[in-house]
Amino acid sequence: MSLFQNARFHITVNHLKDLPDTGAEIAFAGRSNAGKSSALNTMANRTRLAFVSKTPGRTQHINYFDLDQNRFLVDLPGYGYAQVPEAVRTHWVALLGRYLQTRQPLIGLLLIMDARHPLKDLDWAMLDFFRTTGKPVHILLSKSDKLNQQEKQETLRKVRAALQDRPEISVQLFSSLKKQGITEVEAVVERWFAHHAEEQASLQRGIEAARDEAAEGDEVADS
Ligand SMILES: Nc1nc2c(ncn2[C@@H]2O[C@H](COP(=O)(O)OP(=O)(O)O)[C@@H](O)[C@H]2O)c(=O)[nH]1
Ligand SMILES: [Mg+2]
Repeated sequence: MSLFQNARFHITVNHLKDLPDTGAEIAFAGRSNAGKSSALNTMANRTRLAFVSKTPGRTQHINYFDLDQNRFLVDLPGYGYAQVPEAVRTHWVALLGRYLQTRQPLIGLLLIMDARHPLKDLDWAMLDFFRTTGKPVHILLSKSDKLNQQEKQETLRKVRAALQDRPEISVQLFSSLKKQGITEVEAVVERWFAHHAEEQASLQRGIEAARDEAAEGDEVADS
């Protein structure tokens, strides 16, 4: 069974100060209506886990889903929906930007873009926001069922070409409707979590080695 099938709703957050303690988290970002919640549902193999909005722009909070005690998926507010009141928009742009740039447990970003309209201005803004962190981004070109075989390959080629100077960003096609691309994105997410776990373990070994060395130093000084 895949890791994601354990996903359970954890908490909804509307202010950065309320973010929960997590070991590691991976966030889903994208324009509103890009297919973000559907992608989360599809990966978790559950309908309505992340509420699939019929009215875009309504999910303006940060929703946490836990995979186990340490690993979390985060559904971020969608951006780019014009009908949202200015005050609300200002609030979530600030929330989103600060979350992406400062959230320490965040280990990678899944950016969902409608395969028919990839790399819009706000998507570039997201990528630029996140670039300073040095953390990896994986792009899902969603609703790929809307494209024919040739259009799919052409879109993939164009997006990869546009991002060729950004080696931390990878790209794939994805369809929630046809359940295509699931294995590929899960492999990426599992690799990110595994890499993070290794880093933590190596950090822990470093701390223990330093502690042992200090203790030995004390013994020598005592004798
Ligand atoms: N054809 C197709 N439609 C999709 C797919 N994923 C999402 N949608 C539709 O796109 C709309 C927005 O999806 P949603 O997941 O709520 O987008 P979000 O706002 O980014 O969370 C809904 O009407 C979905 O049914 C897909 O893979 N294929
Ligand atoms: Mg949504």
